[in-house]
Amino acid sequence: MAGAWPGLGRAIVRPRLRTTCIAASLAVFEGQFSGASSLRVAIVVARFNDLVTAKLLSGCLDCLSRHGIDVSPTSAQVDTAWVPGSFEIPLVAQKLAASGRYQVVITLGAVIRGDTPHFDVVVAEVSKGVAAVSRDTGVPVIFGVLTTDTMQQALERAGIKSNLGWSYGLEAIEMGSLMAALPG
Ligand code: INI
Repeated sequence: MAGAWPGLGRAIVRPRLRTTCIAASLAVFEGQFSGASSLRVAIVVARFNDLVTAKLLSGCLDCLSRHGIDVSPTSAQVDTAWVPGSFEIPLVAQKLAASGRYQVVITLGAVIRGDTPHFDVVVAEVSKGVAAVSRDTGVPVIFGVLTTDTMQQALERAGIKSNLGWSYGLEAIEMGSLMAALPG
């Protein structure tokens, strides 16, 4: 199919990300994954289901570290705040985002469906809350809250098959870089 849509294929599979001015009136803005060594990152992580969230955190820190960010305990670049559960994530993310200290906030949680509607309440609040924090503060907030039917599904996404924490770290680097590249 790549032959049928050569232009589309080139647009999707790019050798590297860049900001390019194609014509006087058309700019393309994209985040970069290099040069992240000065990015300041806040991570908000829920203790609820910490069997899962601790794994997400470890995958996330591994990604940040491999992209040149100091994640050591004495790091001045990465701060981590633990909250009781995913429901509390937006409030703390809001405070950190509004502090002006961070270019990006990452939220990590795991909401696993039980026998009651509680799952839906927590998922609705954390998802809407995180989106609102991002819009209200102008600081990108990565939504790293797993929502699954079972613990098995959550664990598969936190290291058994892949670790989405790593992806959330990458998305944070991309968004931090993209926001810095945008005008205004
Ligand atoms: N918090 C989670 O992060 N994941 C869950 O699966 C969950 N469930 O299922 O109840 C959960 N509940 C706690 C909630 O986030 C708050 O911490 C609690 O209600 C106190 O406000």
